[in-house]
Parts: sequence; C-alpha cells; structure tokens
Amino acid sequence: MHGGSSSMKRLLTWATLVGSMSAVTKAACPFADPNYHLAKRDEGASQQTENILEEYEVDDSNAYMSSDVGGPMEDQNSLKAGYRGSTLMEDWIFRQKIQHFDHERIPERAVHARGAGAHGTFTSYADWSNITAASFLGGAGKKTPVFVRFSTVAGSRGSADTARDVHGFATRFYTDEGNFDIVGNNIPVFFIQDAIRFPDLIHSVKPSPDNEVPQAATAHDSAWDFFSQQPSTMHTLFWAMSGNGIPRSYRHMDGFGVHTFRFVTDDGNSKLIKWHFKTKQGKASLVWEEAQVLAGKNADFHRQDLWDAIESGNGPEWELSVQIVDEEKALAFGFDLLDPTKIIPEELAPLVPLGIMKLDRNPTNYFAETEQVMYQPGHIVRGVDFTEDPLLQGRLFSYLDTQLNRNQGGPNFEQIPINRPVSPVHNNNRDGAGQMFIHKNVYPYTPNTLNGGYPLQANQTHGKGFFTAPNRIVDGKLVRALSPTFDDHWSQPRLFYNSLTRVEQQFLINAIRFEASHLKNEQVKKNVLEQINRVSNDVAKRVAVALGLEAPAPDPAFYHNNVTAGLSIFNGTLPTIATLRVGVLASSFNDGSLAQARELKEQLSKEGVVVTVVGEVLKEGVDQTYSAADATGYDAVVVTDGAEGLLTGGKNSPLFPAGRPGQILVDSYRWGKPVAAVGENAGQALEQTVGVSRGQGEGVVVGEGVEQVVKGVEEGLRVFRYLGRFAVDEGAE
Ligand code: HDE
Repeated sequence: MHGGSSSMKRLLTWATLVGSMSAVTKAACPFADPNYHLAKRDEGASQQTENILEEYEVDDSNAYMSSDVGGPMEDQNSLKAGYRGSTLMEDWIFRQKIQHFDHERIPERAVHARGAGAHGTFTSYADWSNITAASFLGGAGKKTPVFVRFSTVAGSRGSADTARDVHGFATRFYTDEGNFDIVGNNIPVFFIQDAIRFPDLIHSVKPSPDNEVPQAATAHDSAWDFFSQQPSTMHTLFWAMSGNGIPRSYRHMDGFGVHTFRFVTDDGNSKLIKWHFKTKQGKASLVWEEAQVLAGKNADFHRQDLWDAIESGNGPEWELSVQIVDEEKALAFGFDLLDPTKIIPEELAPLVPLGIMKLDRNPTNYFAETEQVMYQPGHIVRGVDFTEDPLLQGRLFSYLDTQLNRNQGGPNFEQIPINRPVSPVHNNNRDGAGQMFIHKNVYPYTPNTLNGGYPLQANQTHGKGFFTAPNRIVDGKLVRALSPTFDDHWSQPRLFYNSLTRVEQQFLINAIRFEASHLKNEQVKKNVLEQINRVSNDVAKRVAVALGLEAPAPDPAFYHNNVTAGLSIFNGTLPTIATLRVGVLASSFNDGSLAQARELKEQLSKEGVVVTVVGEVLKEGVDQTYSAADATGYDAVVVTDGAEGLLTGGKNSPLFPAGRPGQILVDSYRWGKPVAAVGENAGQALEQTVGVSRGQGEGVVVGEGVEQVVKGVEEGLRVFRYLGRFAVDEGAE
C-alpha cells in the first residue's frame, strides 16, 4: 500500500512552497487589461485567419467534369453492349469512378476517431524569449496559424458526440520554424503512467470483442475491471465522471498538455512546464440524462455547435498558459512531475498567460483537413523539449507509427496540405509512395561536398536549429518497472473531489452509480468499491448503497481535506452568453404570441444569443416545429403569452408527440436550465408545468413584459444551470 498519510503530509507543505516559486512564474502578463480579449474579439470578427490551404482548394464552378487525368467527360451511364447489354471492361470512366470510391476510406483513428476541427490564429502576448526560444512566442502580437481538432476517445467515427469520455484537444501551430503540436486532452491527467499499458487500457474500454457492444461507453465490466485493478486510473476516472466528461460544447472546455514538458531558452536554460488552454467562454457541462438524450436526438451536437459558433462570427478563444517549475523541483511537491496522473495545483505554480488562440474558420473539406490531420507529440520546435515521462516517451513512437498506418504505409503524409509546414522543408528524405516534391539536389546525403554541403545541419548555435535541453541528465540501471515516486494514486482524486461543489460531487457519484450499476460481475463491483474507498469512504458508501452492497471500512490513512482552485465547473457564472441557445415556445396560430416571439428574438440576439421560435407548424416567424424540438436544443426556454394553451388544454395534437411543449419545459427544468414566461397566464402555466409555486422557482422567470423576461433569461444563461434543483443524498458530507 502506498500514498496514505505520508502523501498527505507532502500535500500539506504546499502553502510553504508557494512562497518559493521561481521569479519567472511571477512575470506580469503584458496584456493584463481585462478588456484585452474583448478588443481582440472585435478585431478578430472582421479579420478571419488566412487560408494557408487555399492553393490546394478545387473550385468546380463553371467547369466541365473531367477524368482524374484532366480530360472532359460524362460519368452518369456506364458503357454497355447495347441498351440491355452488360458493361464493358473497356469502360475506363466506370472503372476510374468505382475504383476511387472503393478506396475512399482510410482507417479511422484507433482512438479519438470521432472529432471536429477548425482553423484559427494564436497571438503571443509578448516576447517570451526569457523563458523559451520558441519562435511563435517570440514577440508581442506575433501571429501563428493553428488547426485544432477536438474529439472523444472511445467511440468510433460515427458515434455520438455526447458520450461520456475524456475529450481530445489537439492543436497544431504552423510556426515559422516548423509545425508544433500540443496533442492534449480536456482533462489534465491520464489513466496510466507507462505507455506500454495503453493497449490494455483501450482494449478494456472499447466494445466487447465478441458482439462489439457497447459503443462509446465505459459502463461495462471490462472497463471497470481494468480501472479497479489499475488504481492509477482513479484520478482521470474521477474527472471523467464529473462534468468534464460531458462538456456543453468543445468551446466550453479547457485543454491540457497533460505531461510535463520543458521550455528551453536560446542559451540552453530550461524549466519544467505544463500547458493549459483556458477557455474564454467559461467552463460548462451538460447533465448526464441530457447527454444521453442528445446521443439519440442529435449525435452531431458538438461538431454542429463548433461549426455554428464560427459561422456566426463567435469563434471560440482560449488563453494559452503555462505553469513553470524549476528543474530541481521535479520531486519537491510530494509527487513526481514525470507522473502524468498528477496535476500541479495552481497554488504551487500559477498560470502564466502567454497568448490567445482564436478559432475563426471552418474547414472546407472534412476529410482533407479534419480526417487527414496527423498530429504527433513528436512535432516539436526549438525552445520546447520533452521530459522523461514514460507515457510521453511511448507516445513519441505511437503517433508516428499510427500515421504510417493511416496513410496506408506511405511515409509522405507530412506532405498532405493540412500537414505541411508553412516553413520550407529541406532534408535528405526521398521517394516513397505519393512523393509530392521534385528534389533538385542529386546528392541527397550528408556529409557531401558535391552539393556544397547543403542542406546544412542546424543546431543550437547555427541555423536556429532544434536542440535538446543541455541540462537533461538521464542515467540509472536498466529496470522494467515504474518509479516508486509514481505510487500514490489516491490523494489527487481526493483533492479533485474535495474541490468540487456539493452538487457536482453528487453528479460524480451518480455517474459512478450509473456505470457501476451496469456491471454484471459481483467481484468487479467489490473491487471498484475498494479503490473508491481509498479516495473517500463517503463516496464508496454512497455508491455502495445504489449497488445494494456494503462499503469497505474507512481507511483514514488515505484521507485529507486539501482543496485547490480552478477545478469546479459550476462555481461561477459564464463570461459570455453569445452563441447560447434559447427556445421560444409560441403558437403558430396566435398572432400576439408570434409578435412577442419576434420581440424576444430581437432583444436576445443583441447579446449574440441564438433564438429558435417554436410553433405547431412552420410559417413566417416560426423557425421550428414542436415535433422536431426538444429541451436538448436549448440552454433556456421562454413561453410566450398566448402559447400557454399548449401546456394545458392543447397537450394532444396530431402536429406533435403528446405533451411535447410541456415536456420541453419539464426537461429543461429538470436539467437545471433557466425557464421563463411572459405574462400572467403563461407564467401560471409554466409554474404549474414544472411544479413550482408562485414566484418560488430558482431560475424560473415570470415577467410582465418582454424586457423584464429578457433580463432574467440573460442572467439565467450566465448562471447556466440552477444546481439547487438537483437532489443531494441525505446526510451527504
Ligand atoms: Fe493519444 N493517440 N495516446 N493520448 N491522442 C492517438 O494517434 C496514444 C494520450 C490524444 O485529433 C492516436 O493520430 C498512446 C494522452 C489526442 O488526431 C494514437 C498513449 C493524451 C489524439 C495514440 C496515448 C492523448 C490522440 C490515434 C499512451 C493527452 C487525437 C490516432 C502513451 C495528452 C489526435 C492518432 C487527433 C490520438 C496513442 C495517450 C491525446 C494511437 C500510445 C496522455 C488528442 O497514436
């Protein structure tokens, strides 16, 4: 048994360590003005990221169809021996079309198969050459194009966006000194500590090998069997069972590099760093039932959201920050910075904001860009370096290998437009399937004299070349084992749990209850309780009740009461409500209701809120029918004066499933969303439908006029979810 009270003591020393942070971490952000980001947003709206792929785009307008080799032709009928005859072998048009179709697919990603991407720009706040030689961080206002792909991990390419999962957050910077990828996640820690265990993790999480069930879900025996036998999973598991596993959108989540990396200056000084992308939209998550319903109602929920936000000029932004720690402090905090199952609490190493990333252009072609983008943690630039984290080290092999597989074995995948750097490529790599370049140098070897020695070797002092941090010292006897400094698996999941609000803790417990109640094997259930009990006896007891089992006895050696900042999703309000969605329930057959809906839409749109007017049938002023609408589509719902009959008298209609208008309100209320009504009659119908007494419902807005309701709805959207509506276990600690 490891961890326990010694790790508790180590955690308690944080306060003293905060005082001894390196001077660099305290460097003031030159753009500390809180309005900086808003100013940038306005500027950005009119100035989209330059399209670095434009030269590869194909525009078919005003063109005749041609063959793959450029000859004009028609391709709607195959060539036959007579009208009723069979197709001829000679028909090259048929063969070319069908043959290309047969080869359209490449293997989907082994993990992170389901995703969506977007282009944007990273802008550095300052010249950061005091901490890194990375050129994209080399000047205030310096701009670098980026392509970001968000994803879920376990599901296949056609799976639903809202499956509970860790979410990928992979960013490519097309820097002027080569491509740099941060292939990160929305959760700052990972399940395992050594890459060699990755196939085991993924085999346990993926659908069963016999019937391929269940898709994109961990609520099954093999996943929890692995989790409970491999306690390093506990921390990430707790994050995934919280709202972080079911974000409201890709835009409402943070991103993390997970591993500790290094910053290296031109003169070779290095520091340990952790990457953070902090969302400027604010963190927000769905609630579980809503996520489940969405999986059926709109499997594309997240990719549609990202696309729509960008199309409407509200492209999302993240602040790129780093935590910086002196090299010799790698073991100073009571855990090992090489251990990817640990966060560095912000109290120990504050975030230093380096720049802002804005996504503002959707891909032109999903396959060419989002499907073919091939990230690698090994895509690194001068000024950044790896650490010895054994998970990271293994990834450096895996991503190159997997890209070779996805490119059908061909080594030239870096030449595909989305993967090409914007800086020139000069080396002695040659040939291979799909070679796109015509190399003029006929002496492709080094050293050579016949080509004047070109291309030259670039290193720390010549040609601004990549170099490994000179301070890296690695030695030791060969061991096939993990470091004992990686042994504490329980104190940080507890730190995470302690740092959540009471209702968030309940959500997390309910998520474990949901997953564990799908388990068939009694021993696996008991093993799960054993592990959870090392994090918290309270959680173990509350999960055990739902499983009809006894929790193990408390083990106080493991427990501590530390908390840290920045982990809760629900303890603040959202900084912007632009792009959030409001459903206005109207009646297509009531002119007063439609006029009010129009006014609500006009008012709310001013803040960038997206309003959908719902009616029985489509007509001028009605955007959607009740038959196609439901609560998953909206972050808040308003009932117009004149539509109350749909909640009371007119619940049954051939135009929509029985009770649909009321159900939209009931579900919205149950999922914590603000609900509102204009006028006395609609207000009464609303309160009756959701079951609150007059004026008593938190986040239930009833106003005399549109203006008052708009104010209340906007405030409600900022709160996002009213947690007081959710039940918490009796006697919860
Ligand atoms: Fe990945 N991971 N991973 N992973 N990963 C892949 O590479 C792998 C890990 C992450 O949008 C694959 O291109 C191993 C951690 C993202 O295209 C594959 C290990 C983190 C993406 C692979 C890990 C990630 C991937 C599959 C254990 C967060 C999607 C297709 C050492 C820091 C990138 C591909 C995109 C994708 C291997 C663990 C993030 C198989 C062996 C930790 C965001 O190479």
